[in-house]
Amino acid sequence: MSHDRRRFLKMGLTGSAALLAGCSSEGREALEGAGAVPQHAQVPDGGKTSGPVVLSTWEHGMLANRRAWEVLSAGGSVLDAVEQGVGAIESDFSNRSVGLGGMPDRDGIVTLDACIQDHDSRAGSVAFVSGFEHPVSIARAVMERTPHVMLVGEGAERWALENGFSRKDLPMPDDVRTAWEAWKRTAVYTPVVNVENRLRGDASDHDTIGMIAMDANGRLAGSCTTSGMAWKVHGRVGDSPIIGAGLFVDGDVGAACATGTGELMIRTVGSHSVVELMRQGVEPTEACKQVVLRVIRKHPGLVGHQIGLLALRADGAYGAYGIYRGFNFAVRTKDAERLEDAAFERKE
Ligand code: SD4
Repeated sequence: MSHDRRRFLKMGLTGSAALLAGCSSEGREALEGAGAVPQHAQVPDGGKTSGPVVLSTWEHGMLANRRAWEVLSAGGSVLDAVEQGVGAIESDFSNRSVGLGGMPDRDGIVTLDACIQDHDSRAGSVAFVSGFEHPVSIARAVMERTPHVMLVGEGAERWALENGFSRKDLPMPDDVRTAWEAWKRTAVYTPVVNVENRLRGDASDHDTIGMIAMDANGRLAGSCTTSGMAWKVHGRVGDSPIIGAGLFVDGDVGAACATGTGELMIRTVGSHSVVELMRQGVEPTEACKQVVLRVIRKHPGLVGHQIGLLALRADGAYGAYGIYRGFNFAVRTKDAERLEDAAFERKE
């Protein structure tokens, strides 16, 4: 499928966001076909909007946002919305970076990380789990049915089975097997900016999905789910299930989520840092930028590792920032449904 970027409209306000009306994923085509994506979207007030607002990382966020919006429109809670929104992407087994269709670790095993957090900072998380379609739903169940925040590995899987989740095992898809066999010949880990888990060389595969949302009453929630970095060491856990790193929600202040090289986010507790900066009065995009600059400063010589941060303040203002150009995110409000390009530090 050809890459069909249309045009960018530079925004001069919060975060100097550029609007992207057009991309090449199948989901995006479906949305365009349904008339959901305006050809030349406008942000009337520079990324500030009253609720509801739903934000998700990458182009697959368009479909996730649509599902979340349906939940909110039907009277569901914002927690339901962020669970089911990213759950729609977990169920897409052609996605190579989220859910059971994701890229495996170096041993050929797909292991999943996910978390969820609500307005009141309650949180649930699972990491290093295999064979379940909806790790984000297990994370929510951990939050709601245990006194704990995080379960990992075999214990998390056993708990999920005991609590009504059933196993789903998928055979390794041919394209993934081919890529894995090829990688094993050299076994060199070289993440490619923005597209670590891409196989096909087009824009149809992206990375972790993080979603942060606010309902019409101003209640916030967030979720994050991923198969993590392709070819990771068996047992590796990234930032996505780590509350504060891949996701942080504080109903008094706002929410943030992250995508990209998880180790960089864990070291800087990136999402929490963004929320704390907003607490001190820093604008959402500037808060994301300051964390990106901190990551760069702490890692001299950092090349080729992308991180993208997405922030939503409790008044509906939002922003995003990446190390490199190319991090985009999906926005859904009552007036708009679109992709925006995040501001960035480095062109390449
Ligand atoms: C991880 N943050 O496991 C995830 C991967 C990702 O873009 O987001 N890639 O480190």
